[in-house]
Amino acid sequence: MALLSAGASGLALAQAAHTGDQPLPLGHARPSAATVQAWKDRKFGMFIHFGLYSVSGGMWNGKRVDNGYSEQILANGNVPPEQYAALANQFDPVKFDPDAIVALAKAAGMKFIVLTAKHHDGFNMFHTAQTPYNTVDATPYKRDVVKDLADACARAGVPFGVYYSTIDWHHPGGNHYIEGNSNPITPAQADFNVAQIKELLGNYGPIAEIWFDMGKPTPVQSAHFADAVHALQPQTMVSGRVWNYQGDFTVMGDNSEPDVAMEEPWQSPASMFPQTWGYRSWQQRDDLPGKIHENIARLVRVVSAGGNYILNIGPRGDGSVVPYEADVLHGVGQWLRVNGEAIYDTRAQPFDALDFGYATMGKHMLYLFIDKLPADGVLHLPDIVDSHLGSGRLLGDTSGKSVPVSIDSAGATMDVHLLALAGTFMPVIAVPVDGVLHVRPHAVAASSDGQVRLSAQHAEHFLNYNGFGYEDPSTVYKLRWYAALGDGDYQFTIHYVAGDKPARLDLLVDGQRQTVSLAAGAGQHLAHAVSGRRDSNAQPYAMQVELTPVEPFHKGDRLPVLIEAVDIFPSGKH
Ligand code: H79
Repeated sequence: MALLSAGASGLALAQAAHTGDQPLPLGHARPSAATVQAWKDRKFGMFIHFGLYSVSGGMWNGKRVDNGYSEQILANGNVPPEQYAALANQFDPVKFDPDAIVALAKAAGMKFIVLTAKHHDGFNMFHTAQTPYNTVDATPYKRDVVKDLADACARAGVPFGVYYSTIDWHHPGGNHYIEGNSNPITPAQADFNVAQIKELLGNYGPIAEIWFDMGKPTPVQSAHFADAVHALQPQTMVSGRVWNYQGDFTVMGDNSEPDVAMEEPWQSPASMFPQTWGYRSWQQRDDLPGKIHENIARLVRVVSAGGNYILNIGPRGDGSVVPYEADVLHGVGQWLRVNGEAIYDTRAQPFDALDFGYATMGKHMLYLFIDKLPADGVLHLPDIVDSHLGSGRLLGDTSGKSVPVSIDSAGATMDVHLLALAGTFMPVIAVPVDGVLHVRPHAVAASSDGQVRLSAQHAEHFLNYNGFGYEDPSTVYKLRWYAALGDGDYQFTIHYVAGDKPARLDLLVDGQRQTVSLAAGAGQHLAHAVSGRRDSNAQPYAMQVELTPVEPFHKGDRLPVLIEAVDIFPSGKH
């Protein structure tokens, strides 16, 4: 039986009940470190949901279908399949202008584009040989939409990707809507999918990413899909929604952001309105400035957490872009023209949280995004130590004004009230960093007898996402704490809830790894003690304690028991 992993308030960490689900190792041909880094550095891209559903625009028989995303109107509206398929006769998007869409993405500051090649409805926006149910063979338009956009992207030097749902409501033999879109994939359908993957990866030039989505393939099927991609294009980044930990990047839930630190490359997919991705003719589209600000804020939050933000447009059935959506993109682009250096090619903020907003790290620059200016106009950067910061200046301000940063034992502060912040949404202050920026971790203090209790609920949790389908909860692969302890030898007592079988995990103290064997005990609260040594050369500001699966780590491996706490006692010489 799979055992419970550590719990933390606000996090859904229940362990999946399925068995025999050890993650499979990843295939050998994978994107290089340089490809992954380039993918991460792009930060902001365009998602396009375009298909037969764009023609219906969220209406069926003159009625609004409002019980789900409009790109899934076939299922939500109980539309007879042959009536839905007949939309192909009306699909003639003469206003679809690939070069203009690429130009719009560029104006928005977007660095890549991903188009729906096939959504759950099974209609293909490319000339597939697997079925005539595609834009070339089944519509008056007769064009390969994927090819037209891929070519436009290639002309403009914009990385291009495809969205591909492994679900197919049109597939012969039937693969109907299943609650939560958690469709098992039949062997015949998996073969069909692999044949289409080969077409998409073989016929459209370099594919920067393939956005598998939904369905509930088996671990072997997921590995098969990812391997089919990499066999043709090892540098294509496979989305985590190929499931079973086979992706090259993790995908958060629709319109979701992570609430824990991420080590994997990851992406947050967002739609203009949470109710739909495909065009919805009756969508209320008001408060344009608010929508622009919402998307700048989401971009900043995602990038400051180290992620990649992909924002969707849903063109109309005639191929035209909804003017409101174009306006939103232009608004974000305007902000990025001033502040882009704080977004592209940056790293996640080194702080747990900032009370005034967010931060990113550039090469020799710390960028501060002011979401809520404190009343006294003073920004606090807690826990910065031993660092050299220059004067901060407001991006886009040509006056040459700058303000100094002062550092004391509580961290850094900067009085910014003299900068011209008024009237700007999410202004950014750039602070030069001379050398390395050191941020002291939040350490648990020792009690008067020199002991430290590290409780699981106060640990930093690291999670596996994109396991066995969309509904599969994330699992814990690592807990991390810091303890305010000096050099010396210590005893570490691990308190855990034992499972049916003995378990092994690794304890790391300031990076020194040792494997710990934990006894079985069917639900009992047990403890196990080992020794370890503080190494302040490796971790100058506090002892770092981590629990992880044993090496070698496979993506998706989890902590095998529920950890309750680690107690640390001084032992030996101090
Ligand atoms: O292509 C778009 C969706 O059609 C597809 N993923 C994005 C990129 C998708 N298919 N199924 N799902 C997503 C399942 C998602 C279900 C939920 Fe929700 C999203 C549950 C909660 C948020 C939609 C909104 C359904 C309920 C509320």
